[in-house]
Amino acid sequence: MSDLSALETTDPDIEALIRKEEQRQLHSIRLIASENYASSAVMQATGTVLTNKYSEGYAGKRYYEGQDYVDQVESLAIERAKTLFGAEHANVQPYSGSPANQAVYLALCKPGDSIMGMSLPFGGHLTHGWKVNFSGIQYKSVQYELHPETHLIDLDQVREMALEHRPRLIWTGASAYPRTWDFEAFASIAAEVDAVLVADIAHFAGLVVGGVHPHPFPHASIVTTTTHKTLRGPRGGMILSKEEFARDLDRAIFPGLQGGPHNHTTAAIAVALKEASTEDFKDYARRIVANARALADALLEKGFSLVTGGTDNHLILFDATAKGLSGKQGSSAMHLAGLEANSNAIPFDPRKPFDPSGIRLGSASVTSRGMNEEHMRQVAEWIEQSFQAHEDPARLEAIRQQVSEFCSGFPCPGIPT
Ligand code: DSN
Repeated sequence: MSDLSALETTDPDIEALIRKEEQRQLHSIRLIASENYASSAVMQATGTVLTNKYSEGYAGKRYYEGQDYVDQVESLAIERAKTLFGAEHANVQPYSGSPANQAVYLALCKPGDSIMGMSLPFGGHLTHGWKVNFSGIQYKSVQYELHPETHLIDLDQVREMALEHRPRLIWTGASAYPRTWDFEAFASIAAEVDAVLVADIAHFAGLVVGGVHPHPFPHASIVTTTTHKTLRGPRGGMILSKEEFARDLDRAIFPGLQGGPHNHTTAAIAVALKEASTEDFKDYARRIVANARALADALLEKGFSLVTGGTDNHLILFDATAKGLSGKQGSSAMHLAGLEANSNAIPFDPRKPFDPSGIRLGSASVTSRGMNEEHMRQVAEWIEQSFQAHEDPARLEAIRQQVSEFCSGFPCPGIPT
């Protein structure tokens, strides 16, 4: 258990809720594809005196005094990010992925410019031009979808749309696409229409640095990412880029969009980047993909219908309606059985966004706990059982107890036992 003694004295209500969440994370199988377990070292860095300091500006050019150590922390994070990702420039100040992406627009586009990204119901992110997001409201957004039969990226469609609309920037990367990205092919389309290629690798940044997903550089000019998904750091964001975009991107983050950087997060990002540069991390990245494939194979054997028929990364998307439940019904049943996932649209989904047809799974958290491919068969078994028991609370509770007992054998990074 984490040391929450001061909190227990000051605010037992919040302490009790955090303690319950800690137990929930210990005793459930967390399959939400964007979540993970940050290490104790990352967690410690986030809870430090760095939270007390304001540091508007960049190292060596701050607006307030007292930056002796903060400058060093941020410079270390930047150097580690550049080395790890092979980037010419890094900005580690974005509060998270959405502000990082917003900064890319601010640096490159004027309101009304054409931009292009994958449509949200097909797996793209809100900030890649979806209509209710600032990116779809302020810019003329053109959204590519997926091939109607294979549900893979249709590069012919992407190229045709790019030629017709000549976007200022083209986004690659997604939140619910179970395959890898061909950045080279996108770069050639971007070059044809004189667009800037941007890769949002938030979901698979850990796989990129682990060497099990194609690298966006040198094909993309700008790369954005969150730091807490497969990369396994604190909640935060980063922008990596070629030198020619450095000044505009830095100015877009500060003073364009943000004030003081969250120095405690910057320190924790630096720690996570150090962890991500180890051989252990490469092994973890390889095991994430192996576990996702094992889980996908086990689900396929049980008759689940997987979008694209499988996975190449950390993520699986399946059509719950093929098993007789909506996405929400399925994810609710799984939740009661101790298996956390989220309902998700599938390509060409006829259902509404709040109760779509699909469920998205991810293998990063279970991999961080040390579960392996054999354990993924058991997870698939419980997913199937929870679907079958969706109207039987007692059976779901019995599964939940088995799941909880099983989880006791797998320590969680960041949660002392
Ligand atoms: N909310 C994240 C996800 O779950 O994929 C994207 O920002």
